[in-house]
Amino acid sequence: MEIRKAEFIKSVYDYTQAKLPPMPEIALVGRSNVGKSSLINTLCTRNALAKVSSTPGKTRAVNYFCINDAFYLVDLPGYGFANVSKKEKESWGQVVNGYLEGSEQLKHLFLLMDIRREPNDDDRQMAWWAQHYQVPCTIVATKCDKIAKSKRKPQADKLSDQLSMTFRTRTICVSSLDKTGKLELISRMGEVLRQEDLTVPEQL
Ligand SMILES: Nc1nc2c(ncn2[C@@H]2O[C@H](COP(=O)(O)OP(=O)(O)OP(=O)(O)O)[C@@H](O)[C@H]2O)c(=O)[nH]1
Ligand SMILES: [Mg+2]
Repeated sequence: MEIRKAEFIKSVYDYTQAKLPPMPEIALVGRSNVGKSSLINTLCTRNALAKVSSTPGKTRAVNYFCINDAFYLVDLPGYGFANVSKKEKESWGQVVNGYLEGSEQLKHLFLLMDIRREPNDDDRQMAWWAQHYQVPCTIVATKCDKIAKSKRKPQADKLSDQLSMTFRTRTICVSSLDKTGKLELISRMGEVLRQEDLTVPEQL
């Protein structure tokens, strides 16, 4: 697959209000600052399609990008940023949990993890939700430019183990700085959209 066209469509706080023409959706989720927006720009070869911020937690909405007039990439709000009130945390949970539970077009989840960090409770909660709602998932280890090439694969495999996924997931290492993994991730999108990967999550 190639990404020939990418457009920002809309930003909503409640996905049920998006009211978009139905097309398959691939969602990206991960800790705040993990590099979700940068990755969208890298995949689409655009500098500022998605806003990259130096202040973590800026993207609190659900952002829809339409790719090749054929599917949506959905940038879900990041979790785990500091200085957040309990109320805000709950509202994040409602947005993300609600989307994973209810979106009829969601085909696949890219769960982003910084390759240098251990999964925390929020990451495990995400992995649990993905399994609970039977959303097939790929673990995307971000910012891999930060560690030596030889250490990337073992580190990414470790992340995957630490998330205790009960169904088989692929792990892909990416860097928005040097474009590592860009083609592999785009080809993964093609696969999941063609539904070649018929991984059926096991019931918990
Ligand atoms: N070294 C390195 N830095 C990166 C990479 N991707 C993103 N960053 C940096 O990480 C910071 C956060 O990037 P964003 O893309 O805004 O992260 P996000 O996950 O969208 O963050 P929120 O929307 O706030 O949740 C920025 O300062 C980026 O420049 C990468 O591949 N390598
Ligand atoms: Mg963002």
